[in-house]
Amino acid sequence: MLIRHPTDILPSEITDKALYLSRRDFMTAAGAAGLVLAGVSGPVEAKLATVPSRFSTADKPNTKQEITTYNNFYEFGTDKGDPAVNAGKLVTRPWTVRVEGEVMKPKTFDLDEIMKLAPLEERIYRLRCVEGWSMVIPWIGYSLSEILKRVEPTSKAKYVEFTTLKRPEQMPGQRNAVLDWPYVEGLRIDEAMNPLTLVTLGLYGELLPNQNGAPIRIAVPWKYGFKSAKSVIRIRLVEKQPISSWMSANPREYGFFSNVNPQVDHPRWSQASERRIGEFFKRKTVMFNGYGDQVASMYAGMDLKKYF
Ligand SMILES: Nc1nc2c(c(=O)[nH]1)N[C@H]1C(S)=C(S)[C@@H](COP(=O)(O)O)O[C@H]1N2
Ligand SMILES: [Mo]
Repeated sequence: MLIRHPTDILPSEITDKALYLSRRDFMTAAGAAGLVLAGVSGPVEAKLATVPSRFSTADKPNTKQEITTYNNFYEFGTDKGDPAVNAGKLVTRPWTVRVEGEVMKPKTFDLDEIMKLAPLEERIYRLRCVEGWSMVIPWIGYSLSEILKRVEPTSKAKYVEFTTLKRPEQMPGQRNAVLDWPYVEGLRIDEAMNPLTLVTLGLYGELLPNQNGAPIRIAVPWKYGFKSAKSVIRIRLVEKQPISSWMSANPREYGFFSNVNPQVDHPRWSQASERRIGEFFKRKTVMFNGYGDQVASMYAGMDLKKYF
């Protein structure tokens, strides 16, 4: 389906209307805004205006079908198909993200403000799951540093902690104690400020589907997928290394850094190769998931077997 979109429409204009108005009102509003919508009898699809990114991989993206039906999002169940079935109940508006801790200007950002804080880029990133599969996903977002610099981190801000929503009424997987809810992840401050670390707001030209972490998730492409927390409500800058949900569940198997590293095996399986979803043959896993040029210097002199 071909959908034309003028680049001068703010994403917020599209998303606000797409989410708050009925389909008929939205069609009228979209028409007034100069949006051309294809498939009048089908569901409304509003494309977000994005610019391409110099960080995109040339690897062929997985299909939208693959990306939205093969998910890890334990808040909605532990099977790969569970999030697509169960995440529809999650209410993602209104939504705020509290950014606090070791900062001069703590702030609660409304999602609408986050949508227009910086130009939206399309970034085609590889995602390598610790389980041994990988995907290529055309995300939409901008560098997390755009948000962090606005709250002015203090010199004590050595790490950044991300917390996912805890709302068992809408997240049925949280009734099971597979993890200690809410889901918590963390990065070192230089990792969080690295331009590759993405505040992710959409994929394939549209707002994030709930199963992929709507309305806002993180994407850290050189680390195993679990470092990229979904449906984030709080970002806290802290002095001490956060204890992530996976570290507290199994510290022997999941370390804080979790950089993709084909030379450091998981205690129960090899990490030397991976299966790209949709492919039959395995491919070799690449150090830092292929992002070494941009990130290796952050780990110079570190023993990556010890700091796994
Ligand atoms: N809150 C939360 N975030 C999460 C997870 C989760 O279970 N809960 N799973 C992680 C894992 S293991 C992976 S591989 C990626 C998968 O992201 P995707 O489903 O959008 O491909 O999300 C990560 N973020
Ligand atoms: Mo994962």
